Amino acid sequence: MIQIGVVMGSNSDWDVMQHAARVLKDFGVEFEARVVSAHRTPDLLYEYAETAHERGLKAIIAGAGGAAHLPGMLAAKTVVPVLGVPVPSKYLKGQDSLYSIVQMPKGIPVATFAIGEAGAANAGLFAVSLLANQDARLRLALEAFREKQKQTVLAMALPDVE
Ligand code: RP5
Repeated sequence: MIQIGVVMGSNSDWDVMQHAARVLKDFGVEFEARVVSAHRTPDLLYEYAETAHERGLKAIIAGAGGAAHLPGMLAAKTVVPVLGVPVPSKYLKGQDSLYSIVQMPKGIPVATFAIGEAGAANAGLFAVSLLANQDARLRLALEAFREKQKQTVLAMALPDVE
């Protein structure tokens, strides 16, 4: 059963958003990836958000660039948690996307992640954490992921100074 939705405003966002999908796939979480544009397909956005809960989605990871209203508008139409990923934009490098997503007025929250690849990957990990509250397999997998990451850092060597 699909548990997580990964949506983005354009297929041009996929380079970034695939990092969320990659994490979900690696953890064995079923997800769907869709293009849903807030301003170009507003009716689809409404339908997606309004059916999210009944379709069993536990969270929606939403990425967009520029005037990035997709995460906020999804959150306006569903109580399923929305995790927003600011996608780097051409002129303002994603600072516009970040501010658009993070500065939600009080009452409709969007959990906002870092601009770009790190934000997408972390949104994927955060979605796994949400599911892990009710899923022991995922909790153990997350702990193993953290342990492996820790060992990688502990094994890091630095070059000698000449
Ligand atoms: C936003 O506009 C999308 O999320 C994308 O980041 C940006 C550019 O879209 P395209 O012109 O590449 O379709 O809606």
